[in-house]
Amino acid sequence: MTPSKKEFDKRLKKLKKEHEELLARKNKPVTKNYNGIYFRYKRPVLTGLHAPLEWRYDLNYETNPFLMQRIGINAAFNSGAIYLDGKYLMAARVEGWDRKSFFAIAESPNGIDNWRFWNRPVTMPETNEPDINVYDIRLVQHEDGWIYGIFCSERKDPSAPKGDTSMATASGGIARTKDLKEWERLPDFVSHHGQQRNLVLHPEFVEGKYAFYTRPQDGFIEVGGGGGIGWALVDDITKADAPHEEIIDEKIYHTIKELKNGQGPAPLKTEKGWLHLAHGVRGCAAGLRYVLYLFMTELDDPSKVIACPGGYFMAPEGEERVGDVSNVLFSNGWIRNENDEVFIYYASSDTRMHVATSTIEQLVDYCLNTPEDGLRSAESVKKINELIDRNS
Ligand code: M1P
Repeated sequence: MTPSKKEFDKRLKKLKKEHEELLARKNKPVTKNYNGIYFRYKRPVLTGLHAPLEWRYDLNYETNPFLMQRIGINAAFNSGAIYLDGKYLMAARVEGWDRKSFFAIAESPNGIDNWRFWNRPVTMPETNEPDINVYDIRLVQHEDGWIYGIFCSERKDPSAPKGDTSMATASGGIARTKDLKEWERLPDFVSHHGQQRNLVLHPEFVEGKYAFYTRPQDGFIEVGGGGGIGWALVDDITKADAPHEEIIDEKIYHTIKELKNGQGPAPLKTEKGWLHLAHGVRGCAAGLRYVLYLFMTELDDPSKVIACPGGYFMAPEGEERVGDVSNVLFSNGWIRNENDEVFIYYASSDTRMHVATSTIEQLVDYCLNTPEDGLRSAESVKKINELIDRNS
């Protein structure tokens, strides 16, 4: 039987109350087993359920007496982040029930909790070749005065044989804005070294040019003979063409980045060098395992690695391990505030967003004093013994 208007109103009131409770819920750092490097937080900070009710429900009794969800949000993950006018902002990868991703800005007063989406998702202009799917945006406040959104634009591979409905291509999409509301789309990044699913803009000019962290890959999923974090200089960002890509952080056998790796958000500038967050991928019987790692590059030459702590910085833990694509941590956004506190926004298993907090001082200390990967078991044991000797 069709619900009465009274029943509809009652349910709507409950829906609004539950939604508000979710949005207003406080989050707390997990202090048990603190590693001295960063705090994880008890709860995810942003999920598909954070999406405003207006995006999902027709709230009119006349047209939706059952108060059915008309549009579904499957997940909110892989978010770019920026600190603007004292506000903590994320540009989330929001994925609908229809599998399409889009970007939506969420705002928090403290970077930890009370994340609320702005009223409408981002309307991202398209190029002459419309994107089929857009995701994993990096927000970069560049010294040229623009805020750039650098993201993956996925399209069906025109060379796919008839009947192949999965072959795709990945290109680096580029857009810019002053306010995260109105966006100007620029032509996609032109790579001469294969597909680009993991493009990131450096925040400063280098040798008077725009500098990009790239990831040349042979196919849509496999990096193949390509891969590693690349470095490319571009004269004009309004027609970004990169004839040269130099690998500055390669994938390495039997490490956390054996299969592939990619720069996370744009690096943070510190007195001791540029601080980088990246993801590394290895294969195992359970499939691919994505973890996060840090490294540093030289201040005057961001393409020169000066510190590479061995192993992972963060790996999936507890409920983070499970989701649409399990065993994945991915980060494309972090914020440093005026107190040099760092808010690391990371997604777990392509499903939800979390935060971890630290400071520039701690992260630089971690990078400069964590032993490098010795690449052999015997070297790992040697390092533990050296530490025991220092502790004796
Ligand atoms: O599913 C895990 C991740 O896979 C891709 O990352 P990469 O190109 O490094 O393999 C992206 O689709 C990313 O969004 C996703 O989180």
